[in-house]
Amino acid sequence: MTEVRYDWTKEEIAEIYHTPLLDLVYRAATVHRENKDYAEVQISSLISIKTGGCSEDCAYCPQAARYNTGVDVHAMMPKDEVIAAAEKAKAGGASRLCMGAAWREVRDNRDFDKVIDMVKAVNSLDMEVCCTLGMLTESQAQRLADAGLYAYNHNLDTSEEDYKRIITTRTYDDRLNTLKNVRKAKITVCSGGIVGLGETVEDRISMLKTLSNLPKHPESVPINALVPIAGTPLADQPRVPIWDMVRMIATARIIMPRSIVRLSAGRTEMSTVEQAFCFMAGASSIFAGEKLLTTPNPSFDTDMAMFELLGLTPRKAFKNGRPNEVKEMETAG
Ligand code: SAM
Ligand code: DTB
Ligand code: SF4
Repeated sequence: MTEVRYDWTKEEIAEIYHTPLLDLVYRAATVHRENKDYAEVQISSLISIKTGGCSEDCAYCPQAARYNTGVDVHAMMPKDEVIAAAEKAKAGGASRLCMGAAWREVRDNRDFDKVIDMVKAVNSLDMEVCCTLGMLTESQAQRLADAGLYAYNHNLDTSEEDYKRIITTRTYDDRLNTLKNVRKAKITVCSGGIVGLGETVEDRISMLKTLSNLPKHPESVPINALVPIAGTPLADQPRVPIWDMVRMIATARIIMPRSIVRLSAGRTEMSTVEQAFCFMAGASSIFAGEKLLTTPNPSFDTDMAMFELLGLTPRKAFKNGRPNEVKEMETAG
């Protein structure tokens, strides 16, 4: 197994990122095989439990209230609908369910009580439960942990230097502080970013440095391709070249060898061959099910056909232990 390092420099990461493509993929595939079951891919499914009307100004987001994106605003989804969606996802092969809310931060109110109930209910279906609800305090993170939350998603999205161009209503430090609160509560961390926001390659490298220099690497690192949304400031961004996704995934795999690297948003625009390249480069997870939060995604059936074709197997839930007993990164598979 590869030694896990937390002191990667920008120069080292840039050197990896700029390696000739086939050498880069070969190296990433080698690291992948040395550290993980390379044919095993986690299937995670998303549900938007509270949609739209968000007060933040994230320039990519269909759910920000200030942009006219045509997203229907929905109040909190009832628990029985969440359970039905979770059961459907489980039947489709998902071992993880991620519940997303278009909130700036969690507030200690009735809606949070409802989320806590949902976490307990999904946990009892024997699925890994994840939430992405915006900023969290230490005590809110602890409440989620006590309810059995397995993972918390909170993306850095871009570099610290580029952050103000994308979001002005919160800071990079706010983001890092929530990640700290999640860690303190012993919930696993899911944090990554978006490619195609108009960021420079240096921004991508800087974001990867921040992620790989955290006291522990995030257990999951989602790499999203921007889904350009009409009405947002980034509506006219060109589609991300597939090779940029491959380079990001491969570099993340090499510098965070034991983490799950997720080929996240943007798969509807990718062919099976392009996705196969991403798996070769070390991707070990996808979001599956017809919808991400508000935008389309390949169906479970389409993905199952791809798994069959490529010889991939879905990762089982709790491979590294139950919530609160997750094996240390150094030994995790
Ligand atoms: N409101 C919470 C937050 O911002 O943390 C949780 C939900 S938010 C929609 C979760 C993540 O979805 C964002 O951090 C961003 O990385 C991703 N995302 C949102 N819109 C996207 C888009 N158009 N394309 C790609 N990724 C997107
Ligand atoms: C992540 O990294 N990507 C997901 C999940 N974590 C929450 C969200 C992608 C959202 C894409 C736009 C939408 O469907 O609204
Ligand atoms: Fe709100 Fe999250 Fe969208 Fe930003 S990314 S506008 S915080 S839902």
